[in-house]
Amino acid sequence: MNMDQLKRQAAARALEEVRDGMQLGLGTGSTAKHFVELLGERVRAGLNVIGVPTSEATRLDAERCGVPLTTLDEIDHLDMTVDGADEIDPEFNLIKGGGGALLREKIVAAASDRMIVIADDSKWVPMLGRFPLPIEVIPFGLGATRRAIEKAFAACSVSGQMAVRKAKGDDKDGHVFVTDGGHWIVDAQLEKIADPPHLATALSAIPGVVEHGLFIGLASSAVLAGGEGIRVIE
Ligand code: ABF
Repeated sequence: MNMDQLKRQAAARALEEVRDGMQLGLGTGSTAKHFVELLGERVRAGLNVIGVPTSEATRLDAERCGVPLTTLDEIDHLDMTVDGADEIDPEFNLIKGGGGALLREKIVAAASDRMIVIADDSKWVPMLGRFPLPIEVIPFGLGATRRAIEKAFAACSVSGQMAVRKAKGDDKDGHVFVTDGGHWIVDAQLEKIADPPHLATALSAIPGVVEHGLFIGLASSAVLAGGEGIRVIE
């Protein structure tokens, strides 16, 4: 089974948790896209749910699949969010944001009673950090923000190179990647994050940091698909 089939399996397992009438957060990325597609099949068969997308890309996918959408202004909570991740540790701390949607993903996850992470099992790691940590920043004053981030790293005993993310695609080469919120992303190659909650708190205190990709205390279960089948970890 290839990686994409594994991701679809994880999405299909998470779909089993969906009940009629639920208000759902819809994640972003290739695994979450499978969930949206499978959810669309169920909606077309009569399931009554409503979703809040975590990116413009997911909004378009959900519309294409016939999943009805709403916003967090129109409803006061979500029953469940299903989203991918870049890394998951045994405490369910996550690195997210490789796809650039971390700000909306975190707002939606925080508004949800429950967050299920769906992923292939290569994302399950003993310690976060090998995947570069995305930090969404305001372009204004970026030099000062970078220096403040370096200080936060030092205070948390981590270090590593930072780079402003570039857009991908032929017509975009050399351009800075811009998030759905109009911000930039700095990716920090830290290798090991021994204390993710400490680093999360330190980064959140920096004025030019809009949000960061450490998701602490938000996910409560993970559905991991690997060569030996599906593992649900709670
Ligand atoms: C989003 O998609 C992100 O937070 C994470 O960066 C990424 C995971 O992508 P994929 O499912 O394509 O591996 O959930």
